[in-house]
Amino acid sequence: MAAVEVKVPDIGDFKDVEVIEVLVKPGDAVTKDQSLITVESDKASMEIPSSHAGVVGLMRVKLGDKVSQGSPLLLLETEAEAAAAAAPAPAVNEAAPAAPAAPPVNEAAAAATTPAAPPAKPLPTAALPQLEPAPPRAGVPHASPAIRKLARELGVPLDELAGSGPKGRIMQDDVRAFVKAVMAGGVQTRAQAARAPAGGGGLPGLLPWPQVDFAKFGPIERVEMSRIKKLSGPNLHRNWVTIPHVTNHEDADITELEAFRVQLNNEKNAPKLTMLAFLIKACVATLQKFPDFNSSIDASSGDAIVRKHYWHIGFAADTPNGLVVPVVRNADQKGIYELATETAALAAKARDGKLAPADMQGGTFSISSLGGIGGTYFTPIINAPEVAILGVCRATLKPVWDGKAFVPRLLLPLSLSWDHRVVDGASAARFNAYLAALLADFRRVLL
Ligand code: CAO
Repeated sequence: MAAVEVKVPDIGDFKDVEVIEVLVKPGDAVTKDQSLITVESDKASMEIPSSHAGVVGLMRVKLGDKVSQGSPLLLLETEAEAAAAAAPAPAVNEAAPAAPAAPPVNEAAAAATTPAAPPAKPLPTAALPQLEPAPPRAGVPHASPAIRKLARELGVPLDELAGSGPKGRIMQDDVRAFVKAVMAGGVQTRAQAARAPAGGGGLPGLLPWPQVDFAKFGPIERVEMSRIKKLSGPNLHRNWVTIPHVTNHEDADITELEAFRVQLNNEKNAPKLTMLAFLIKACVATLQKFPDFNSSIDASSGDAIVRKHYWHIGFAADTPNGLVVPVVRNADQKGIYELATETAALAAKARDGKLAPADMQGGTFSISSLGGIGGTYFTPIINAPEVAILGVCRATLKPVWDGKAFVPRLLLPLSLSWDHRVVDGASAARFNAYLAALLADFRRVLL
């Protein structure tokens, strides 16, 4: 046996490139030309092959290191003869394409083909909280050549996956989980969704999606959907089609609460107290009173609900690239100022496209507030595997009869969408009434 130091071969213009994947570890047997590490430059990523066959000894690189031609990678225990006869390391010229390996996806069709079957298992790209809003390069999935190859072999569209690796990198487990989810029927690729209507598919009994040559009727342009829209679309679609949604509306009298909020904002310089922060606090208190709304269907059996004894509240944030749902963790343990500061920081991060996948995971209930924009009521789509979501619109002054006269009161329109498999209309009405009572007299939150 002899020890050979394997170095980075001639990699063309790549200099000081980051090691983004280490594919072997000490003790691994490798063959000649087997990939050892993956490096990535601004433009492309590439795998560095082994110059010899042997067993990996000491590693000389780790994730995040910068390497150039000649940088030592690792020590390899090789057969002495083989080492003696070793040829110089081959040059690498096969840079992985920066473009997605998956075939281009047709226009994301909205046709429904998801069977309204038993509750789907949590999916890899599943609910909105798992979205990855900041791809490193616009439109290009962040994955190593090895992962791209695997995805190509399995027919997995990488641009439909949210990576669980560092910086949202798509890992082997993400690809595997996606395949499992497709096999289980819990998720469709966009290509499948687009094909289904053309083939007459879709939900049983439904007509195929209209295939129209719009250009026949006037000028058109085709605008690629943002990555967030591409990821969230199939999730929203699944949630809308598979969850029996009902939405209950309610008006909360927030006259006193708004006066209190304005008064506090006038007293203190910072941070600004937002209605969203008060809503989160009131929702947590309501969820504690009605624990079924803070639950999920047990996806493994479908015949039980999992009540969560933590209160992580997601809130919809509108960003230039689309909708994301950052999650405030342990909202029950936070005060109004802390909630206001945290939601403002998360919303800013969302707008800058800097939310990490972890910022959007683990939610137990969501709030979608359009209050700053307008509207009266709407029907928010439940963010699976959660079972309810509160939509909030713009508060307006309205005349309310107090028994003697009409008096001006500030009414906040609330719209609670809930999963009829888990809760029923009476509980939803009670939930809303309780929430409205808390907002009408916020001291009740303390009770
Ligand atoms: N009624 C009346 N006014 C309201 C209000 C309400 N319910 N909620 C907020 N406002 C007012 C605030 O008083 C504030 O006014 P000033 O600037 O004069 O103080 C303004 O609207 C902005 O409010 P804010 O700073 O508290 O922010 P916000 O809570 O309204 O918004 C966020 C934060 C992240 C929820 C928002 O930026 C956002 O992204 N909303 C969109 C969510 C969405 O897209 N939902 C749809 C999902 S389904 O597709």
